[in-house]
Amino acid sequence: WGGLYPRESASREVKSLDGLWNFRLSPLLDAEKGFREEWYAQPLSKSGPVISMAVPSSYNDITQDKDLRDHIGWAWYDRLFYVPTRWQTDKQRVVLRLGSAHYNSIIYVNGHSLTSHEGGHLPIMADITTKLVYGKENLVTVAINNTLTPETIPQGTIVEHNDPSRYPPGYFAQSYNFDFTNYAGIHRPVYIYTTPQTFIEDILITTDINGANGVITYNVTHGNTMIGPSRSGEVGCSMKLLDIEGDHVTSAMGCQGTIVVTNASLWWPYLMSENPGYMYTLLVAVSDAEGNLDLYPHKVGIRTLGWNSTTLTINSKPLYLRGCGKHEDADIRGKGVDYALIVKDFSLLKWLGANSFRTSHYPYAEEIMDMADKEGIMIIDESPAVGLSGFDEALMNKHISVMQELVQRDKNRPSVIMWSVGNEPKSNQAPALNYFSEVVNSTKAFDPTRPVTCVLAVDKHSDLAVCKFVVFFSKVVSATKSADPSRPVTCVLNKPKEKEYAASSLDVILVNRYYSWYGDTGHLEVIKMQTITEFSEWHLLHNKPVMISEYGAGSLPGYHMDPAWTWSEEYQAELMIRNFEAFDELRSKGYFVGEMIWNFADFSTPQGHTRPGGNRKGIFTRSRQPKMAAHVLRYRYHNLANDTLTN
Ligand code: E9O
Repeated sequence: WGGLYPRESASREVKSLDGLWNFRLSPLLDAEKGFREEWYAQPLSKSGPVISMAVPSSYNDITQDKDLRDHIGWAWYDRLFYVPTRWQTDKQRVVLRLGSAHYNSIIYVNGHSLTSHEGGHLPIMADITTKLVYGKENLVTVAINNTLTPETIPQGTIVEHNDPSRYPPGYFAQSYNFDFTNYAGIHRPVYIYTTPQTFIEDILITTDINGANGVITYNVTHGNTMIGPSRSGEVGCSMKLLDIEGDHVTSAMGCQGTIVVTNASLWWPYLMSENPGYMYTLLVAVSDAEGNLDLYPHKVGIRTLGWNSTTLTINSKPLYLRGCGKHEDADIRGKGVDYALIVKDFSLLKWLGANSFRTSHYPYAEEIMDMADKEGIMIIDESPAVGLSGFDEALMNKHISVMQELVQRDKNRPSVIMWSVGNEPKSNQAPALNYFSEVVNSTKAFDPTRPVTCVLAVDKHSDLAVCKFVVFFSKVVSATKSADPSRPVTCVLNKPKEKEYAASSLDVILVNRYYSWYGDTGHLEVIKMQTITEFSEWHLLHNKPVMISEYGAGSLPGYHMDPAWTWSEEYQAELMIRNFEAFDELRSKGYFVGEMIWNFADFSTPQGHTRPGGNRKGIFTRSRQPKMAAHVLRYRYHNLANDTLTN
């Protein structure tokens, strides 16, 4: 399950397999062809024509081929590589690791099927030590299928069109219940790395603060390839803690323990300290009686989190999140990791004065998470469960194991301040009650140190809304009764009462609301009132901190209209300003813990008549240039950051 990110150390070598791979699609109407013909048994170029494909990248937007852009089904990648013969002489264990591949993948080395993985946003790893050949080329093959079904997370549907008078034979289309493009491919870096035969398997780190001191609690697990399961008696661990300059702070012995850091430098978010994102390095060493020594440098940010019915805290200070929803999205590369884009996006976040973002709607690349740790940008870490419905047990179990994989990957990151189990589930269905309580409680069991949320969009339990009408109806009913006390009085309700079933399981309530965009379109004047009503009711109902996790409007850059008109830059900006008025009032009530605009940048969506060139709710264009909205937000976020009440 992911394991530690491949990092070099005095005992570990890391080799990148990124670059140009060979690539071929399976024919749309013969999905199994590659398996039947064993395309993995030899280089792909021997079983048919190939093109070059960039890794990491989505394959969809990289060529002029529409069939490649719109492909549904299997895609095949391969490349040849050498491994240094000293790895064999030194009896190194060798691991292959893909940061992610979307959605389903099967990995082969030299024709051996090694591992398969379901889910497009979390790492895949396999021990390839015994599959390698030395002194000649090795072959790695990856088969990827992007098909989404009601059983996958996220869900999708394959629509088969069987009318021969309207569609060609076998015609089908993929649909899904979210608006971003289901990009596919090897999206993140591919590495092979070595460890000694006794190796550091995993490290769990939690931190606490005691006066001026930091307390680091660690637990190192280790493995061994040669001798089999348990030799822990002979294996020893030692720790060295280095400061941000790499200077020695303190040391400890033992595979579990605590380290006290006197006068610790804490991990603070951006603009909450002169020195945000401070991280120590814990240099972990594991050695055995045979002289194997494995070293792994792990970053540690010392901070605490707290939450109650009104407040989120970091290092005991109340937090107000000012951020945005994002996507991994850019032209040409789709969802492929791109270091230039990462630097640009964090530069823009800091320019805005933002202190946080949500990894809407799936776990982001570890390279992005590393940057968040380093820059002090707080993360709401979201699972790929977007728009779920049909809450059966099989889906629940899958969802729980995705949460486990996500926690496993990101558990030590100081930037991660909350887990989000999903976005906009159809949680007005009764089975959602048990479903979310199980998923949330399991997540809490995997990690008791962080609050858990789920981003909601359906109407809340509408008792309160009904209440307002109760006054009206009680008057009409009692007037009727007094006019005729001899008969019962009723009123035929045409709608069963809506309920929201997930919120009761959450620590913090996050809600997406689009007043004057999806409802009351064009009526900017209702935003303030509706937003205040909505969010104060959520708090009243559940007695938990609440925040707005999405609000916004689409705008076409360069399209101006005053007075504001939908899709103009003015409309987007004014909609935000009206929201700010509501947020400020809600903040003064003491339970409103944050605001996140939707979206950081315009992003790609499937073609559709409500999406002109994609979702245009970005405050930056897709190429990361500011719209008027970005300047408005920048002004607000810097003011909020300076406002000591919120700091
Ligand atoms: C999820 C996000 O990924 N929330 C959506 C965003 C959007 O721009 C999407 O990009 O559409 C908003 C959901 C709003 C719910 C109200 C829907 C009313 C439909 C008529």
